[in-house]
Amino acid sequence: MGREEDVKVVSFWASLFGRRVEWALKLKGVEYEYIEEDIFNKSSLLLKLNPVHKKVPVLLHHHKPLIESSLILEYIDETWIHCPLLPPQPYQKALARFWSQFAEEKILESAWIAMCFSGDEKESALQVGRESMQKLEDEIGGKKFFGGDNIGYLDIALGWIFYWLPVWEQVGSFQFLGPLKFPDIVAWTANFLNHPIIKDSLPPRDELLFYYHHRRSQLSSTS
Ligand SMILES: N[C@@H](CCC(=O)N[C@@H](CS)C(=O)NCC(=O)O)C(=O)O
Repeated sequence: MGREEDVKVVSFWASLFGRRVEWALKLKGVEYEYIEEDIFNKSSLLLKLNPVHKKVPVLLHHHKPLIESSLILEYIDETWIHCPLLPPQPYQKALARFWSQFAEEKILESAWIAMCFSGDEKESALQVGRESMQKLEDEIGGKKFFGGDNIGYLDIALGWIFYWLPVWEQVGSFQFLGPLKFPDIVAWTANFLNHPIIKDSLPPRDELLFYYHHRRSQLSSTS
């Protein structure tokens, strides 16, 4: 897949949403130019490309911008149809989208609250996060990936769980995951991390730790 496709990704090195887009492009072998954005001092490029939310990632395909990582994943899958990410059957497709949205609303949000805050807010986030993780554990049910033998849309959407979540757990001194409680999810995280394309496309863990420690103290001093 050559450069004639003119694909650019505007993102921020620590963004788990941005990595989704990069993983999908890499898994499909689509070459792209990466443009790093400073989300704390937003460029005129970002403001022009995403005036609605002013967030990364943005995918630029032939100069046309697209935002929202889950929609970008679908666009990538429909544009470069080899190595499909979403299952072909409408029902399975709908389920993949459902679980992706569920994990975003219930686990990602709870993990962020558990990392940044304390007291009752943290405790109820921990409860929601753990209950929701159990639902994912039931859903994967011993498969190598949520997509079966290969990484698919849902794996990419949930990919932050194997790398960002342990960092957030360390920064916020909490635990969602655990090999005894969620053995299938923990096995999945290892499969994901061992995938050659994924493991070569991750931010350095120590920098991620440093970054989220900093974010946590910034947020707690403003709340
Ligand atoms: N729902 C969006 C979330 C994107 C998002 O939150 N991006 C963060 C970086 S991880 C951002 O750009 N933050 C800048 C801001 O909130 O001003 C997606 O899936 O693409």
